Amino acid sequence: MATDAGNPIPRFPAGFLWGVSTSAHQIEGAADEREPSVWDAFTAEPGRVKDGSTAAVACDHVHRHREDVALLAGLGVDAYRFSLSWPRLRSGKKGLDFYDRLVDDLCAAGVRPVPTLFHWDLPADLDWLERDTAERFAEHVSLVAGRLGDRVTKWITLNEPAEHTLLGHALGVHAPGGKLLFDALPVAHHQLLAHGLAVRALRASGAADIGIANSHGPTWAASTEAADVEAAEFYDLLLNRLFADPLLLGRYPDGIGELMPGDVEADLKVIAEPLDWYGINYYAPTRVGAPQGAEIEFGGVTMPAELPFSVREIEGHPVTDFGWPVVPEGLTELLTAFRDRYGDRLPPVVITENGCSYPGVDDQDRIAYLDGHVRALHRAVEAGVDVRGYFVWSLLDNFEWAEGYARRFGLVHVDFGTLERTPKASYHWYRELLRAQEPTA
Ligand code: IFM
Repeated sequence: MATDAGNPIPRFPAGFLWGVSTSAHQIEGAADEREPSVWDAFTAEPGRVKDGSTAAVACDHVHRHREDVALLAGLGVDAYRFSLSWPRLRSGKKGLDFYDRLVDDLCAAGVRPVPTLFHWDLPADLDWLERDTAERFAEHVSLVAGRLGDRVTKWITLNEPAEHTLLGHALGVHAPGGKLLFDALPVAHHQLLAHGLAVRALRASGAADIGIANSHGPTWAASTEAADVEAAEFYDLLLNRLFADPLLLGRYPDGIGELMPGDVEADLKVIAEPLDWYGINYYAPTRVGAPQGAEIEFGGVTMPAELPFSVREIEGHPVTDFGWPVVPEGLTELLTAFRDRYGDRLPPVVITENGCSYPGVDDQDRIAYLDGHVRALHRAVEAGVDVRGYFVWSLLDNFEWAEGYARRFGLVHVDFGTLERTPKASYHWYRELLRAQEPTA
């Protein structure tokens, strides 16, 4: 892949937050030390995970977190985004003690803890189709903030509610395996409500630095024909507006509010609680055209023929091991489009995930991907977008949901037989980037 590696990466504004991200279910293991989540039941069903694996051990982070904090300190990141497992926190003192220690160790290592309060591992007895789950989440958040809020100052409510709705409840590819298509929309609404209630609970506990991590990417129409443009606009609504409009504008896109349950107008007031920053997870753009009347297999997901759009290949760009196109300029395009669409309703942006799956420890392809995306991010900053941070997905190779352990996103290689951690070439590359960004005297 062509890189710009000869030229130094431009400097980002002072105070820019550099970090890496993980999530609880993907790295923690120690499944027998917590309550079950929807993912435990899902992975136990044959055929759900491509390599037949589960996250019962994963990276065994619960028992090896000191080694992982040392890797973070060695990397020199300002911040570490991880998630708090609701099933672990419900399992009593041991769960809370683990996060207490992790947060203490991060602070002692000079790495700012940035927890996500929900990253898909819902307790097995709860269901996002039920409104009550949002209320239960808010109670849970109050308890957690009360315990960790003396050391945690930056919070993320939810991770990618769009993917959790689409993959987990509409298409049946992720837990809990619902194949409800558009009947899954209440799942989106209840997560948004949970977010708003969580923001209120965090504010009540004194938190002053709150965001959400939403996945977004440019949608490119497959052609200029009306049917393709219309299908692409609809896909864009699902990915880029269904969650962002209620959060930032306090309303659903036209025609969507009527499909949501409950007193939608009252809920929107909660959902639109002001945020301190808006997190964006960016991986790639999507090319979309009119439906093709047949099931489509794309990026590991089977899309049913009934969908009013079809996802198409993006040609002319390299692809990652996952088959996702590598399009750094898509990040600049996305950020400037968000700025133009939401104007002063868009708070400062943080890139809460960006990364790629490639095998190997000498991962030059990952370096090229990250190098390209950091430069593309800088171009967005130069274009006037207020971006305050960037987090690489991910610190460690980990359990990549329905793909199992086959897709490796880590800066650190994990041998899933011995659990040995080996920093990859990209870990050293990122460390050098962070050093070069340090303020000069
Ligand atoms: O591993 C996931 C993560 O859990 C959510 N965002 C995308 C990543 C890569 O697929």
